Amino acid sequence: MAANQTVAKPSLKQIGLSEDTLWGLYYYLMKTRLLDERFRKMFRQGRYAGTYFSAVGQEACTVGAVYGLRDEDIIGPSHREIGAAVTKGIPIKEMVAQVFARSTSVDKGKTHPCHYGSRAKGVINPASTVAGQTVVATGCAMAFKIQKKDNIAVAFFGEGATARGGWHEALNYAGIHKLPILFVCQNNLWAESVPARLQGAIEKFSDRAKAYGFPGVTIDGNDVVEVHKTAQEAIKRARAGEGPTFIECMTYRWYGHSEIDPADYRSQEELDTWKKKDPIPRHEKLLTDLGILTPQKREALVEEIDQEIDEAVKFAEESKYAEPEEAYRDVYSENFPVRRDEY
Ligand SMILES: Cc1ncc(C[n+]2csc(CCOP(=O)(O)OP(=O)(O)O)c2C)c(N)n1
Ligand SMILES: [Mg+2]
Repeated sequence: MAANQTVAKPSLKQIGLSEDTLWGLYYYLMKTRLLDERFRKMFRQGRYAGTYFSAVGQEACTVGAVYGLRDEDIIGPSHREIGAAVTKGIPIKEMVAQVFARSTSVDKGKTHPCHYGSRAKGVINPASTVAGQTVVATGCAMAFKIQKKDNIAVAFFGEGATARGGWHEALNYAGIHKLPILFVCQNNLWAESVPARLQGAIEKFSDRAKAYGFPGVTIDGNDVVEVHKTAQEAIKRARAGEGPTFIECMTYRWYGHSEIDPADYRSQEELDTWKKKDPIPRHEKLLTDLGILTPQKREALVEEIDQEIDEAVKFAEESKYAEPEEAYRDVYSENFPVRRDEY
């Protein structure tokens, strides 16, 4: 390109999103990344037990899909959806208390790190069973339909989860009943050490949607604008009673399956290629070109988020562990079964 040739800058109109939305997406991308990296560091410092499932590199998939949902909408995250929990509005201090297994966490230390949930914010506590939340989120979508509400559900899972039986049952059921639900797959090419090619003999996992009678798309999961716009379209369809959509987001996790996995089953070349597609600098370039982001604004945002994380860590570390009897509480619901005529 000639030196004097200028590249046309994008306009908000071309992008099709408002300045507020583009900034909001950036805010949650940064919040997710900074919290995730802090959790990794704190695991190495021995400040909590178990392990940690980083989603660094995958943030655009969850942030883009969840941004703009209502509190009354329900999301069903799995273990690698920190960005979904942050964007749906779970307070950071509750999330740190969950990872630290303290009594101030919603599960009071009963479950594994990264199982963030919140009744107030409409986040189903994940189960450890891969694809389990797909089934529960489908049930929530059925409840919305019975209640004649225009709320929707979003189920998150990895490409590995699409090989499980319950996952297929959920999609089949959602298709038959035209439920208001989005199935969002974070295809990060690996399920622990198992490559995607051993999870399905198909090129695109979104093709699985055809079998259940609703649309499926495969998109660039590291482009937060594309993810958000695709999700918004699907949400509009779901709220209008037009049924589910399957969105497969192509992405990559930078670190191991969890912090105890050296990830030596994949090549350095593959990792380097994906690191170049980091969703955050990509969105920063767009915001800078639009005049929305400056280095000073970035610095102020990082400082604000770091401070919120510091306060959350202090809160969690000062919180007690639950008493042993807590293990017996909140295990079975006293309101079960709910009778159909009570709706
Ligand atoms: C039924 C079941 N089998 C195995 C596991 C162990 N496990 C936890 S996560 C995971 C990999 C899931 O891969 P994928 O769905 O692609 O999600 P990702 O970890 O890549 O985000 C496995 C095998 C489990 N929790 N539940
Ligand atoms: Mg995977």
